[in-house]
Amino acid sequence: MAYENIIFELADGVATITFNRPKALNALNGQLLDDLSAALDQIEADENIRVLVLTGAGEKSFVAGADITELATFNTLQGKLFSRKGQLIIGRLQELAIPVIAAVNGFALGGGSEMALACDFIYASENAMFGLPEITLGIIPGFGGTQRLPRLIGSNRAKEMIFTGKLIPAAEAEKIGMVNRVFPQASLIEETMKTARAIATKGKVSLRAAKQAINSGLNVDLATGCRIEVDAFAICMASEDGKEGTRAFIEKRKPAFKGTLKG
Ligand code: CO8
Repeated sequence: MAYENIIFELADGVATITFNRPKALNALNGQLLDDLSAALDQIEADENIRVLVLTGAGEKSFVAGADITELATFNTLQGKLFSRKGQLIIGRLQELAIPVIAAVNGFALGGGSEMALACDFIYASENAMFGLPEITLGIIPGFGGTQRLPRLIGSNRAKEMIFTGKLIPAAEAEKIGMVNRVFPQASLIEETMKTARAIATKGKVSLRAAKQAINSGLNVDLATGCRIEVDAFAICMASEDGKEGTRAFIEKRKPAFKGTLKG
């Protein structure tokens, strides 16, 4: 399927979506969000896709936020609809059955940071810059940033970032736990793909179960979270992948997971 503002690629069970408006530093306009939504439909319909990687075109930017030229034209209702649309699509990344990795190759600002925060984890290039600078525009983060950032790095650090609108470099984002690993820009995609391909060899049912148990467990108390884990564990035990994994260990061979959610 051809898209206007993103590039969609698939290799070795890993789908890559590249935000592709480099002249506007890959800012998120309505069309890009529509493309992303359609690409997520495509991914959900394809059993063979096991991991999703998000990155930005060019060497300067992952996503420099919502498209400010478009935002400036919105009235209250249009602003509300745009925020809702972005939240729905970004929420779908978090809910996606497969793991999603953000490979942040430059600016991840405003909606760009919020997009990365909805991914399962973030790898970044050394030149990457993170920030929620909306306050400098007289607005606040509208794609989940006030909610996901404090959950990830703590409310005190999130408030400092959101109240000042200051950008932080990749090394600092790594130090405060926003980013998992930092690489030279030239090796970011290669290193991200190494991890993505390693994850893609694992069972799809167990990956989904682990992702859902972690995500759901973060919003409840420990006892409830452990009950969520029990149910997720039981689903894995009943799956073809669960049977294959344990059988392969006993037979001293590598497991051949089917990569299907049907088992
Ligand atoms: N929207 C539209 N165009 C952009 C954006 C953007 N967010 N960011 C950069 N551009 C454009 C610039 O206008 C410029 O275009 P042109 O060449 O036509 O003048 C081109 O990209 C290159 O940018 P710069 O010349 O500014 O490049 P610099 O290297 O000098 O600066 C920066 C890079 C620091 C990234 C700078 O461009 C910047 O500050 N950009 C804006 C970042 C920002 O404030 N992002 C947050 C936007 S608000 C948001 O994301 C809210 C999300 C929730 C929305 C809820 C909906 C209601």
